Amino acid sequence: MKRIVIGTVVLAGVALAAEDTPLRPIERPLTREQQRFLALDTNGDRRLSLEEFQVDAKSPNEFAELDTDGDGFLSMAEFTARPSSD
Ligand SMILES: [Ca+2]
Ligand SMILES: [Ca+2]
Repeated sequence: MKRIVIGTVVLAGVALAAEDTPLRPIERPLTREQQRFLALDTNGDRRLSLEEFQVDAKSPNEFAELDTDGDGFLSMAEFTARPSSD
């Protein structure tokens, strides 16, 4: 009986390990917006200042709209959250 229980536990562990595989983060190619973000981030701090943002001929108003947490910088999430109408 004890052996059966151990066997079940081992099988459960194997099943969990197998299930875990597809859940691992897969490195995906960057989206166009993410590439744009990285290109604009000239000092490489992974956020866009207004100055960096305006290199792409964007207006300060647009910057303010995208800066949803109001910290004066655009994170990649903020930058890529905008409607992709253009
Ligand atoms: Ca930057
Ligand atoms: Ca922000």
